[in-house]
Amino acid sequence: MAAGSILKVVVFGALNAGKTTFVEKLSGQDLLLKGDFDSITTSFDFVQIEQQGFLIHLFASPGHRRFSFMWNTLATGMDGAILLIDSTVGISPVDHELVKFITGYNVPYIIAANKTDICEIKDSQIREELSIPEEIPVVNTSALENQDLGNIMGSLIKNIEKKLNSLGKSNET
Ligand SMILES: Nc1nc2c(ncn2[C@@H]2O[C@H](COP(=O)(O)OP(=O)(O)OP(=O)(O)O)[C@@H](O)[C@H]2O)c(=O)[nH]1
Ligand SMILES: [Mg+2]
Repeated sequence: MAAGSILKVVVFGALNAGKTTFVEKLSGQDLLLKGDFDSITTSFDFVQIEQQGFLIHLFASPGHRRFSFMWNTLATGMDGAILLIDSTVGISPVDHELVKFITGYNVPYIIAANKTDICEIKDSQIREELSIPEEIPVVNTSALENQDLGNIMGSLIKNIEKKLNSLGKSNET
């Protein structure tokens, strides 16, 4: 894998699951275009981070239904995805929809049940309810407390790298 290869990673999840918080805490950067209406994400914006020899373009998607038309655009060309579940709400219909949506893009993804500082959903329950195969990691996190965010990104990158290597791709562009 060439140093400096760019990966596009998108964080998906229901309204208020903590996608913007995840991206900001992980990167230590502020998303510029957030907060138009009660802090819900309504626009395209991303941060750049460097990890494991990659330059990662990390996007937070909007969770509000009214802005879900942006999901396809965000997903176009993505190398991997993170699905955040709001543990305070539980596994929602949007999570079911997003698993199907992400799976349709045939990229590595990871599921993180967020807000573990308030409550937790068992990994086994998530796997069972959403029919998640063994090779997809399911973890708990608190984006607010920056709990394991680097590790979550790290294991996603590893799986992306594995896939690119198996395809003989270097992902230069
Ligand atoms: N307790 C707790 N609160 C969190 C955590 N992550 C995010 N929040 C809070 O949840 C609320 C929504 O967070 P956002 O990061 O804006 O959620 P989002 O998924 O980007 O929301 P949309 O863009 O509107 O879909 C904010 O009040 C955050 O502070 C967490 O790990 N723990
Ligand atoms: Mg947001």
